[in-house]
Amino acid sequence: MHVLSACPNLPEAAHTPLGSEVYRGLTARPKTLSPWLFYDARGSELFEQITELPEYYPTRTERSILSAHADQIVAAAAGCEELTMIELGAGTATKTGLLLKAAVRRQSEVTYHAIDVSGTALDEAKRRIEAELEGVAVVPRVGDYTQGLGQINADGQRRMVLYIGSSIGNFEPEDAVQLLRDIRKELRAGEKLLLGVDMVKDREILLKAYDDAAHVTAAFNKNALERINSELDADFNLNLFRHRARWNEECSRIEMHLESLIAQSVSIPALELEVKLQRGETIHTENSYKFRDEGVIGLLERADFHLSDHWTDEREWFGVYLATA
Ligand code: AVI
Repeated sequence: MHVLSACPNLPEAAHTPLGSEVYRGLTARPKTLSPWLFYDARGSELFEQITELPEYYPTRTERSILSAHADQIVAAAAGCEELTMIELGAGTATKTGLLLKAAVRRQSEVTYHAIDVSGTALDEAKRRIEAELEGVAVVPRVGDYTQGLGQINADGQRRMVLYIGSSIGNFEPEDAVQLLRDIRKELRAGEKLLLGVDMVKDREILLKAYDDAAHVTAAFNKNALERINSELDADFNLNLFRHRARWNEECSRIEMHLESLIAQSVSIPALELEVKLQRGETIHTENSYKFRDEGVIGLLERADFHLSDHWTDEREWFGVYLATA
């Protein structure tokens, strides 16, 4: 998150993380907004709905891989040691139970450190997992991804960091490598990373997953504008924007945009900013990179991990990669 600090004349709101990002993105050419803006309470709820849409295959495909191979994954990660699991961006941890169940079959007691920015999501995860899985202790940790990973004491056990859900695809390639390097730095040699990644596939399937018939993804995309309206007093008229999903073949990514249906001017009083949009101009709100095997291996190697094993589904739509530090 980049906060504008070198512009003392900007209003106070431009120095907050949200204001700074909106100011930067909407004065840039082309206009952009960072995908973290989606995730206020409403956006997180919409994302949960997306994961259950018929067109949005990633969540259920990853779940099917974890369900089919949980014992193998845990055995490969543990070797002859016992595991402590740490999940980055755990949310309500709906898929993680599959791995935890496999872990308690091996070692009877497992500690699971769940890291997320949402304390309520973590409370729900703790309540549900501890009620369903005897032998699992959930330690909720509210905060940003990698910070403090190294301080998580595993009592001599081997730590396995879970970064599932294909969130790595929402980072630009260089930022993805940096994130993996940050994780790697916190691990001792031999410790593990489990990475969930969405694979390149037929363009039509990808486009439908990001432009569903029920328009939930459209509402999720427009929620970024709704958030700017409510938190920065802006006057975006959501009906004057259209959700667009595009496949960018060259960069191997789905792009989400908000397209202005008319020439218009939007005012953001808290930032003392008037934003002019041409008819057809877009605000680029998200990239979701799709990978091939060699791309994932390249990312891992650049971050000083090596690939230990990998699992996929019948159609090879999603990949779960086990890497060793
Ligand atoms: C969170 N992330 C992995 C989702 C994705 O598929 O890139 C976010 C999302 N955007 C639109 N639909 C889902």
